Amino acid sequence: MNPQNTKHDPASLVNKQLKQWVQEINELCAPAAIYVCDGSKAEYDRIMAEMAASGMAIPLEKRSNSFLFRSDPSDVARVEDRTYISYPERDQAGPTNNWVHPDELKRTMLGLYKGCMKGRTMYVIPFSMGPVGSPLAKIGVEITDSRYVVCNMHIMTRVGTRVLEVLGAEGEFIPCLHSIGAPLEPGQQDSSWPCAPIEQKYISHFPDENLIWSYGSGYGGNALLGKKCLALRIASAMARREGWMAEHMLILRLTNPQGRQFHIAGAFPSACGKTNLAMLMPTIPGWKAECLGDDIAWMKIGPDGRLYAINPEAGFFGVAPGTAYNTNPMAMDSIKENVIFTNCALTDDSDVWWELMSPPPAHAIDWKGKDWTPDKDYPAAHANARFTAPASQCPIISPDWEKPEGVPIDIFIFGGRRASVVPLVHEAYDWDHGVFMGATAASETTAANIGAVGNLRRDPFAMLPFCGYHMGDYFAHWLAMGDRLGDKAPRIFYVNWFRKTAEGKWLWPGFGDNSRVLKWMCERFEGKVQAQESPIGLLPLKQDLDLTGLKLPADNLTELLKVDAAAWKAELPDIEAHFKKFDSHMPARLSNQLQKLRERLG
Ligand code: SAT
Ligand code: MN
Repeated sequence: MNPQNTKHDPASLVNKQLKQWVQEINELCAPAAIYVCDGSKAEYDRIMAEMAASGMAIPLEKRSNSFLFRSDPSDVARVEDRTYISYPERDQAGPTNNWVHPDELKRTMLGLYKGCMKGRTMYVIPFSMGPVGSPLAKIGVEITDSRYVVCNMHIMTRVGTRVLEVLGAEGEFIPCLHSIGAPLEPGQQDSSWPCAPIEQKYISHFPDENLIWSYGSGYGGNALLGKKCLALRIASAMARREGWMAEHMLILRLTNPQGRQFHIAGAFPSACGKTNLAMLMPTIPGWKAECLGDDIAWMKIGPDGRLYAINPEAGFFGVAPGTAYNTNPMAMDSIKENVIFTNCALTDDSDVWWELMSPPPAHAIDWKGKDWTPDKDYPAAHANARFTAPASQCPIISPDWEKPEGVPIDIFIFGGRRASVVPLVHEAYDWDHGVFMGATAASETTAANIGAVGNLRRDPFAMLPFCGYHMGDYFAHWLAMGDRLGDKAPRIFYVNWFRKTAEGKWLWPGFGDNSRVLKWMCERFEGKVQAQESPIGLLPLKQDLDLTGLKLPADNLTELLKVDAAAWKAELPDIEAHFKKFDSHMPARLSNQLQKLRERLG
């Protein structure tokens, strides 16, 4: 090996535990070569060029340094059915997670991992979740046989030599083992998106050991293990042990015309507009928004007793379809260059396209690589097509987005996609009520996971697929954090941008106009406006929602703020059944909240 490149040699690793683990995985997976990533641009460019040469990456002439990938049609989203939270006892994983005993799961997976990297290079990716060296950051190392994963990790996390320096000889890291599960025999032609069949896919977490094993998928959260696997599932379990919070939340800063800053963190299920809200452009004059993160927040109580948040990620892995200049101009401006696109359509002039981005092109190549014209009765881009883009490219990224100590959170928002029942916004009476709102959050399902679209599912805190331990204990952890925060706890609100008329028309314009709702929250926080009590929480007085410049029919507003007691009463049995699942782990304080709601509804 060239002496300049010795840093890519696993022999150069100084962390003993890491060196040993790499050796073990090398013996198990039997790759053709091992390469330790340095995180440099040159490395990214070289690996991307290799993928372009093999035909896996399609360079886009219209966007500098950007590439399109098409996944296998069986590998297009997170596989929740194949995702495991593995503790010695089933009860530790709780009723909302798939569980297999660690011994059995490891036995099965070791069988799959045996020789699984034959003919491929094994990449060792040292990465930091959170600014390198931040007191809130954690170090992970992903071993993968996917070059696509290496390039995505370069964007989504902080990769490289600096991380190894912080790790030192004795430092601890979270081992994340990933294989696409497609060994290459000598002379065998590689496919453009190698992966294993669905019944061999496993996304496994061993929270007691801070260990992640993923096999068989190359897509998104199944394969970019820093994201949902580490920063949510493993981190949520660590956070409970260590007294902090790892949440599926965007982080944004709003500044009012007087220059006062408010920090907001919001939890919404995947593909419910989190990225749009994170990059919102306020339509109300004088208000400014900055983005700090669009998917995950790690939060710790600071020396002043307030809750401080960092975004552990370094990039956006955003849903492409629906993203457009009229809905999310800041996302569009973030993806002009240096982007990885997956499962978008390819236009004849070498650009990407997806549904609702702009008028459809006369002809394109769809995400399956087939000719597509607008008369087709199926979309050109997959509904879960994605862009991977550096967060630093967002024009409204906050100058403080990489502040090691994070930003103090004033407001929490929960929400989901509901065509009816849930009003535009309501505020919790107190912390316990807010935790109740989070615990009962529900949404109509989307294409972000493999499964039926449009069914109502309870998705507590938008963490249903991401909580690394018993959800009842997670509720208790939220209550305990509130007790510690006391009067410094963030205020809690619940929103629904997705309310429709009986005819199926949107009642609320959404997007930048959501700033009107955020403004009301900030004014509530400041104690500037009163609210109206209702059985489900505090609602805005009509005159306090700033609707200047918005032509919203008066009936819409009435409908948006209506609390239909009968419709809410009809939800109670479902909430009761939902709580019942958590059995003896269900905190009595939340059952009390349910009782109070029932009484208020009369
Ligand atoms: O595929 S990911 O899990 O990273 C995206 C999502 O579902 O939010
Ligand atoms: Mn997400």
